[in-house]
Order: sequence, then structure tokens, then C-alpha cells
Amino acid sequence: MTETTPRFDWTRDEIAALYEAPLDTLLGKALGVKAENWADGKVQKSQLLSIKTGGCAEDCGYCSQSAHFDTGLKAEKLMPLEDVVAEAKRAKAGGADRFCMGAAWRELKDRDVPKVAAMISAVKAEGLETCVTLGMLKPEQANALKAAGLDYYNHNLDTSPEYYDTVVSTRTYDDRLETLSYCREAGINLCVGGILGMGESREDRIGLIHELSKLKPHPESVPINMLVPIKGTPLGESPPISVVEMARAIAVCRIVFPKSWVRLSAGREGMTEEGQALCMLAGANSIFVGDRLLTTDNPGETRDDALLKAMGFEHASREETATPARKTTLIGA
Ligand code: SAM
Ligand code: DTB
Ligand code: SF4
Repeated sequence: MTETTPRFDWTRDEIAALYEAPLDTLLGKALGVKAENWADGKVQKSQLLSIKTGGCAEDCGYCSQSAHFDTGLKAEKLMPLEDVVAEAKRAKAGGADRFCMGAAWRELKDRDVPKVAAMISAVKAEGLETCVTLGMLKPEQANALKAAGLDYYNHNLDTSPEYYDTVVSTRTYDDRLETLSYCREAGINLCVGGILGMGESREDRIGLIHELSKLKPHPESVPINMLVPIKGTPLGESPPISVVEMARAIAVCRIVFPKSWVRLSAGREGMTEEGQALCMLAGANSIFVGDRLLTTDNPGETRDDALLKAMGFEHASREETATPARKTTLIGA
């Protein structure tokens, strides 16, 4: 099997040419890259849990959890460790192999580090890969999370640098990149992606993928979310984007990030089974499972089983799909 060597010198024009190719050309290329680097028909499953919900100081225009908007969401305190462990056990029993704990924080406070570290260690002890998304980090906090057993940090770039401040005003693109660099220095795998359907142009979607392609090494996971419109947020009335546009973005990610898990993330609840199948055919090889994302609904086990069965796809453990090349790129593999 010839594997694809990841490139870090993609130009925006090259990415645009892929994105705008006839759909059969684009999907053909994406499936070629997938076949070179991954076993057929295998899907990685992550499950989310909101460990600290609502009341967030940031003003991300898409988010149900920002204190700047009235979305009707009740803010909650940090969840107790025992509840987190109980949810992790349920996720594992439901087939998840990675458990991602999300907190509605602008940044991690030092006083919360031991509490989150205990959650990471306990989830890891259940035999799950661990992921957290906690907002901005300082270098020593990243080191502490790694020491507790953290496998992945999720911190999305969301959109192009040019469109970013239309969506968020309380932090910058460079703030995001800084936290990502601290995670890398601490030896943590990265989960970095974005959202489609926030009123951005195709050029912005291309810009997002271009920015992600410059991260060296590439993020090991690339989540592509379709906006879940939340009433009360500035983006709550955004018109939905087409599933073909979503599939194009996923296919380009599959080509540009040959060794990364590309996740069809938020937004599946609003898609038909055929739409989801198209996105999987475009090269996505990971989904969020369970009937909740952080604060919104997700299809859940019965419907996901039906979708994967119809496609002849099945759950892949990391060990099953890791090629020798991936074993050397994935930290902790
Ligand atoms: N506070 C942390 C942060 O922003 O990094 C972690 C939690 S935040 C909810 C994680 C990611 O979820 C965001 O970066 C965004 O990409 C995605 N997200 C949030 N709300 C969404 C929505 N309504 N639709 C799609 N994706 C969303
Ligand atoms: C990501 O890219 N998508 C997830 C995860 N990383 C943290 C979050 C999706 C959130 C969707 C809206 C909600 O449920 O609040
Ligand atoms: Fe806060 Fe994260 Fe929501 Fe932004 S996306 S408002 S940082 S929880």
C-alpha cells in the first residue's frame, strides 16, 4: 500500500482548485487518498459530555452557552467526578472509543486543573481515549493535562482568519493558535476543525482548510461541524448550507489531511441519512455517537447503527486502523 505523505505547503489556490472541481473528480480523489491510508469501511466513534454548561464569557455567535445571548440554557456548575465517570462508562458501553469533555470556559482556571485532571485520569482508566475542550490554556496547564493522561485537545479555528471576527469578538485567531502550540509542546494530539453555515463564503471555507493545513504536524482529528442554529444567538436564523457543500469540504479535508480522522461532527441531526452517507463517502471516517452533543441533540445509537449498517461500515478501534505510518505520527499510539 502506498501511503500519502502529508504536505504542509498547500497554497490557497491549490485547495480552491480541489474544492471547486467537479464533484466526481473531487470525491474520486478523496476516496483514492482514503484507500491509500485507511482500511475500508471503518468509523471511529467519539462521544461528548458537557462537564460545565453555559455562562461562558466568550461571545461566539453560534454558541448556546455564551452568557452574551439569551438562549434559554440554564448554566450549571462543573459536574462531579462520579457523574462524569458514570457517563464515560455509558459511552463505552454504547461503543464510543474516545470521550470528549467540554467546558463552557473562556480559559481554564488554575483552581480547576486538578478537578479536570482527575476526570481525565478516571476516564482513561475506563479504557477510553481522552479528549477535553476547555478554552484557552497556559503552557503549564497543558503539561498538567498531558500528565493526567490526556490524549487529545479540541480547540477549533472555526473559520478563515478574515471571517473570524464577524463570528467572535472576545478573542483572536492568534489566541487560538497559541493554545494549540502549547498543546503540541506538551505532546498532546490535536483535534482542530471548524463550522460551516455561519454565513461565510466558500473562500472562507477554503481559508479555514488552508490554515489547518499549515499546522505541523497536522491535527490528528479534524472535526467539520454543520452549524446547529441556536435561537437567541446572532447566527440562530442562518439559512442551512447544502449537504453537497459539506461533502466538498470533507473531501478536501480527506485529501489535505490524509492521516487524520476527519469527523462529520455537529449537524447530523438536521441531515437525512442520504446526506450523512454522502459525507461519509466523501471521506469522513469519524462521528460523534450518542443522543447528545454538548447542549443539542444527535441521532443516537439506533439511527447510527442503521446508517452504518446500510453503508456496510463498522466501528474501528484505533489499533485496527493504525497503519505503520500513523503509528509514528499519532502521539501515544
Ligand atoms: N469553550 C471551548 C471552546 O470554545 O473551545 C469548548 C466548547 S465549544 C462548544 C467547542 C466547539 O464546538 C466550538 O469551537 C465550535 O466549533 C463547536 N460548536 C459550538 N456550538 C456549535 C453549534 N451551534 N453548531 C456547530 N458547532 C458548534
Ligand atoms: C467539535 O468540533 N464539535 C463538538 C466538539 N468539537 C466539542 C461540539 C459541537 C457542539 C454542537 C452544539 C451543542 O451541542 O452545543
Ligand atoms: Fe464559550 Fe466555547 Fe461557546 Fe465560545 S464556543 S461561547 S468559548 S463555550
